[in-house]
Amino acid sequence: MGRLSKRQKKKIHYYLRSKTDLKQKQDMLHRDGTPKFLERHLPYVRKLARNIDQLVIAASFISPPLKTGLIDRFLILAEIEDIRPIVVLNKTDLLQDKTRANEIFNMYERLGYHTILTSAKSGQGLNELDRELRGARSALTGHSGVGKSSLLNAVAPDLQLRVNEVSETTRKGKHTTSRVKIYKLDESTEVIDLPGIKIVDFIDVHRSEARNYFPEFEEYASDCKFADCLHISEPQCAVKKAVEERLIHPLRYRSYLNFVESLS
Ligand SMILES: Nc1nc2c(ncn2[C@@H]2O[C@H](COP(=O)(O)OP(=O)(O)OP(=O)(O)O)[C@@H](O)[C@H]2O)c(=O)[nH]1
Ligand SMILES: [Mg+2]
Ligand SMILES: [Zn+2]
Repeated sequence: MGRLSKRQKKKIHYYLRSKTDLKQKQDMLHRDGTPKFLERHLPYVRKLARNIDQLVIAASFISPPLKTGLIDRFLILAEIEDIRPIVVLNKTDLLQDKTRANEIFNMYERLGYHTILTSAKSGQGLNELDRELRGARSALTGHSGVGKSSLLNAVAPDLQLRVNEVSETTRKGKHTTSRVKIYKLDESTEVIDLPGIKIVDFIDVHRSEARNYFPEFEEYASDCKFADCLHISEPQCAVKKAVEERLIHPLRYRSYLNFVESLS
């Protein structure tokens, strides 16, 4: 989305939270507006933003169940930071029916994001993942338990990273990787294995900027009745119509609504 200027991008700050915090955002900000817990997460932020070429956004099917909201937020982060995102949809072996996997795969591929269906167990997509990692500095991110360390182990078995089963009752991961760690796979390849992340939050992104991060809205937005339409509750909104007609994926539209909601 070339529509955001460098200046606009710079203006946008973000912070990452590894745990849900129920306190109001206000209580968590210093007087100058920076989040109080940013200090704790500065290493993530730095590693993610300044020192990498690619952000591998990992998610899994079934266990933990796929939640595209977090993928979409990481895509926004990648956009803001000018890092190449790769969407990795892991644990395809747990699916009886591959229809859903293909649907989500197509959804992201159509948006222009490189997407790989993988299984650290069956081996699907691992050669491709390996190819994408070589010659670059990447970070592996996503919810706990989706298989980030397992994928890295599969690509580079010598690393013997610790992995842990997903809780049977909650189907959540157990935050097995607890520190940011950098691995050198060869002379030109580095991969950063990150602890599981629950939420990506953004500060200073204005509600009216949110739509710029959903590139698929663009071709319809010019047909909205209002030029400044936010595609939420305005009448004669061409974006909402496109969602109803399934020209825009409803999951993406839902992500957009949640994103805008979180910015107010
Ligand atoms: N069936 C199946 N299980 C997998 C796959 N990949 C990983 N797992 C299992 O999922 C569990 C979690 O894997 P990890 O690699 O520890 O996940 P992680 O994303 O590194 O988790 P954190 O370090 O907590 O963020 C382990 O029991 C793995 O064996 C896969 O493709 N298929
Ligand atoms: Mg891990
Ligand atoms: Zn609209």
